[in-house]
Amino acid sequence: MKIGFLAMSGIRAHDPELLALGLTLPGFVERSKTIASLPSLGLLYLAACTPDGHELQYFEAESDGTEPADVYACDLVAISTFSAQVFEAYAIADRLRYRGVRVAMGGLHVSVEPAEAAAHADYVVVGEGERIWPEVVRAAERCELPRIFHAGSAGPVDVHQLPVPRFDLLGDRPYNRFTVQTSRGCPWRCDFCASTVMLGQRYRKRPVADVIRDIRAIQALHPHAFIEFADDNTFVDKSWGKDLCRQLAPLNVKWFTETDISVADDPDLLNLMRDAGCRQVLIGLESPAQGALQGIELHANFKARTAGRYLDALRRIQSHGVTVNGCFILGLDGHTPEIFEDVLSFARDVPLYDVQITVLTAFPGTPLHERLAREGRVLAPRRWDLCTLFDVNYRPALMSPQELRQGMHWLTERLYDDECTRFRRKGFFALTKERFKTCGVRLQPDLRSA
Ligand code: B12
Repeated sequence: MKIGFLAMSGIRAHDPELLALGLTLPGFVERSKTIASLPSLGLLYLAACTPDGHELQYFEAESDGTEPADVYACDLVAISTFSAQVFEAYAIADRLRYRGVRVAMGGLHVSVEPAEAAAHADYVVVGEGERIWPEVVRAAERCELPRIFHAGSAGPVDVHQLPVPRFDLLGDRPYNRFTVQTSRGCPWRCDFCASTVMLGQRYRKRPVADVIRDIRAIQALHPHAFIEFADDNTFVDKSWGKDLCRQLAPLNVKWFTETDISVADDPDLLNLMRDAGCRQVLIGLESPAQGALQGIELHANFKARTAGRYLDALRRIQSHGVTVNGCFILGLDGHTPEIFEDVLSFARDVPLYDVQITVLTAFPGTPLHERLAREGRVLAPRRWDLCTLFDVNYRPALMSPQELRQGMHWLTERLYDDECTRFRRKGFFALTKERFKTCGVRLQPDLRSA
């Protein structure tokens, strides 16, 4: 068969005022442009797990939800879904099936809404795809009746056995970053999180040697590739993390990852990260102070327990030459309209090299969604296209939806304007220079343009 792997690219947001601001604000547009062209790692894994004897091709659907014409030449098309683009994905699937192409859908969204997806796809997969995918391919080959596959029925995916994703299928499209996973999942359980936890597996680390193997495979195709680790929380295990950094260092690669604030407690790890090419860590701070974070992390109240140390911890990380992208969620139940000024002051106080602000978003399948739905606070139920992290689709506890929208606009304008961006970045370099002067380490020159 000819099998197509169709990824949806681009960034989604509907709020017109925010979009208008986004178009003119450098800090915001910069990050969107950088990440908007990441390839779909999930589909590249599926391609690597496809039984021999098939012709494989990777496609990208455009941000306007249109699919390339060539995809209609396939016998089977695998589509990966997030909530925000799932209606576009369903529309593409409908068009493909109308023209006789079989469609398989998987990913974070359909893993929690398989029945909804079954109205648009021949085969729907719940969970991690690697082990079940060969069964889906066989079902398509035999033109079996549409059905829902549960990944667990093929046995759990063992992250010690993952193949090299088929990066070669990406051809010479101009991706500015490539993704690799060092781990899957996160030991914490934040009530809003709609990431790997949706796929039903625990937190697992990959063998460091396999991660290095995957990066080398990318470097063989793109010698200067920048790597984005598509992890939920990379440095949970500090000793494994140090091993990872030691083995990354000789590759001469620059990378970005997501982790939690606890990296700040281990200066040796921070030194190793910097020397191994870490350019930025993205950390979900969620709120600048403890109050609104009470109970957000459901296992051990991790976020509320650590928030008191945020300022110090963030300064420590940045003083090691690793920039932080601090992420805040606006509209948590403990947030009043004062939160917007609080986030602005906090970001300047640290100062944070990069900042990401999003509105609280009730993704399907999350404890947050269950709670807001139960309390009748979801404004437009099942409008998954509003799950963009930028569109307000719930009634906040201590302000109106309109106050949240306006606050988001107010903060966007101030956080990402030229003056504030310059101030935050200058502050980072001052902090780093100070430390490097006292400990005699030279800041790598290329970080100046990170
Ligand atoms: C890389 C990334 C992107 C890339 C995606 C590139 C692409 N074309 O796929 C880009 C930058 C484009 C992106 C965009 C967006 N993203 Co994003 N992104 C991520 C990130 C960092 C990593 C995802 C990843 O690579 N995972 C690793 C792979 C291996 O896992 P996977 O994709 O889930 O695939 C496995 C299974 O799901 C399954 N599977 C997947 N697809 C299929 C298909 C078939 C047929 C089968 C059988 C199985 C299968 O098998 C795979 C292997 O096990 C995650 C956060 C994180 N830490 O995970 C957020 C994340 C996925 N993004 C998120 C969001 C909200 C967005 C945006 C809406 C943001 C915005 N406002 O625009 C847009 C979505 C627009 C769009 N284009 O779809 C949310 C999604 C939540 C949800 N449940 O929908 C996440 C979880 C982050 C978060 N804050 O919550 N993102």
